[in-house]
Amino acid sequence: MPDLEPLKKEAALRAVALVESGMRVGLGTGSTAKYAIEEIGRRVQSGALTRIVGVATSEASDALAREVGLTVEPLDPRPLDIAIDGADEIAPNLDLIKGLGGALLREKLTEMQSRRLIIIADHSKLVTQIGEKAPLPVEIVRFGFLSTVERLRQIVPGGRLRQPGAQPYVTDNGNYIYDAQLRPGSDIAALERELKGTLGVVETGLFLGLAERAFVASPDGVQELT
Ligand code: ABF
Repeated sequence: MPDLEPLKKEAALRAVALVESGMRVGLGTGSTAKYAIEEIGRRVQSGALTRIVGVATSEASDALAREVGLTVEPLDPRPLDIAIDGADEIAPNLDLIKGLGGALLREKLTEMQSRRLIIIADHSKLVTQIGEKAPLPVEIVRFGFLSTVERLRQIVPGGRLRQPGAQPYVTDNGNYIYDAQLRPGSDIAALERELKGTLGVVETGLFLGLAERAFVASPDGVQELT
C-alpha cells in the first residue's frame, strides 16, 4: 500500500488554495484536515494570509489551530466563508459519511453554517454507494443510552455502541456513539430523517448535499470531484 500521507497533504493544499485573507474558516478534524490546518498556519505565519479566523470542529482541531498560531473563535451565528474537512465515505454525488472520529455534531453544526464545504481525503474513502465501507456514527445522549440503543437497533440492526477503549468512546460533547451498519443502496435521506426523529439521538454522520467539492488523493494524483 503506497504511503498516502503525501497525497493527503496535496489534497489539503488544493483546498487551502481556496482560502483568502479575511476569511472565517471552518477547521476540520482528522489526519487529512490536520494538513490543511498546518498549511493555513504556515500561510498566516508567512503573511501570505492575513485576518484569518478559524472555527474548530473538535477540541483536537482547536488545539492544533492554536498550536500553529491561528486565531480561533467559537461558532457564532455569522456564516463561515469556507470549511475544510475530511470524510469517512465519499459518494459520487458527494454525499458523505463523516464523524467516525467522533466530531460529527460539531462538524455538522459548523459546516452547515459555511458557504463552502471542501472535503479532502485519500481515495480509500471513495464509495459507489453510502454504506459500503464505513459504519455510520450516530451520536446519542448518555442518559438512558441503553434504551436509545434498543430504539436504534430497530432501525439499523447490526450496529453496536462504541465501547470503553474505543477512540473516541465519549464525544467532545460528553455523548456516546452508536456505529450503525447501513445497507448500501438504502434510502439514506429517509434514514437520516428517521434517525434524527429517534428519541435520544443527537446527530448522525450523514452529510447529504452539503459538500461543494472534494479533493481526493490517489497514487495517480489528486482528483477534484464536484
Ligand atoms: C473528520 O475526520 C471526520 O468527519 C472523519 O471521521 C475523519 C476522517 O479522518 P481522516 O482524514 O484521518 O481519515 O473529517
